[in-house]
Amino acid sequence: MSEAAQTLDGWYVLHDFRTVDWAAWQDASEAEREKATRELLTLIGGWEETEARKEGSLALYSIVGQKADFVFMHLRETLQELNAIENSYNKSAFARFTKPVHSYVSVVELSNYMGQPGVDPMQVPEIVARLKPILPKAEHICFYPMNKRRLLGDNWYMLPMDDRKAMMRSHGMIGRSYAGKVKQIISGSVGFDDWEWGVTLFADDALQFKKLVYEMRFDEVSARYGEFGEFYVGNRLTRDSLSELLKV
Ligand code: 76R
Repeated sequence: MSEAAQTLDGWYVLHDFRTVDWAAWQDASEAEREKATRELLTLIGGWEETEARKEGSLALYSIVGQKADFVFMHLRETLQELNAIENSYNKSAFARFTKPVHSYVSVVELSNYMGQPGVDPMQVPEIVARLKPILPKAEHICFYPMNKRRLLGDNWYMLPMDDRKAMMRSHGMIGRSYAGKVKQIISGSVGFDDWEWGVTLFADDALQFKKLVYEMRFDEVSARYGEFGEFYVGNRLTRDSLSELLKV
């Protein structure tokens, strides 16, 4: 058996995608819409307070295209908290006007491919901080799930550790050249959801997503072993832009 990569695992992640029933929203009375908006803003306020206490984090984006209207990306210490979040949303007056269209459950993950021998990663403050990240307030988000291939000829999981390390180094070098332009959160979802990882990227310039993902397609670890699911791309919602979006 090949040596399994060791992972460091941080906060649990829920990507919760919703779409708005605009006909119902427009048909509702002003008072119903106001109540629904108020309840949504109260929920968001509570999640922002959790983030301020550094007990979790929230990213709220509107999705471009027909796959969804919003994504709420929540990070928490436990799966129970994530479940409570989705249930409190589902019980809110605002949820009467939205439909769940997609979700993804994972846990923030760092693997040991790039680790320094003899260094306990949990003693490195930057690593610990990356496991429980406060999500950046970037203009754009890009989310997609991925697997590493398990075909007879190309099976990532049967490669010797040293070969995987070498490929991950090359992957990391490409990634690093986007420092300051794209921030990535890799979350592991083996045992939790339908793919092996969730990839969440944040950038102020959405074109950098395309450049980074495209460049990685030529790198062996993605070119040969990467399999990808549906991509979601979105724009950051603030309280103001959210209220604007909900105006009829
Ligand atoms: O954590 C680190 O910074 C160390 C280097 C590193 C690892 C171990 C790293 C760096 N990644 C790692 C692991 Mn990554 N990453 C992806 C994608 O679209 C594609 O082709 C792939 C999707 C992107 C865009 C991306 C970006 N990475 C992983 C893993 C786990 C692999 C495993 O365990 O087998 C996956 C699935 C994955 C996928 N990666 C970086 C980036 C970027 C931008 C970096 C540089 C980060 C930095 O230096 O700040």
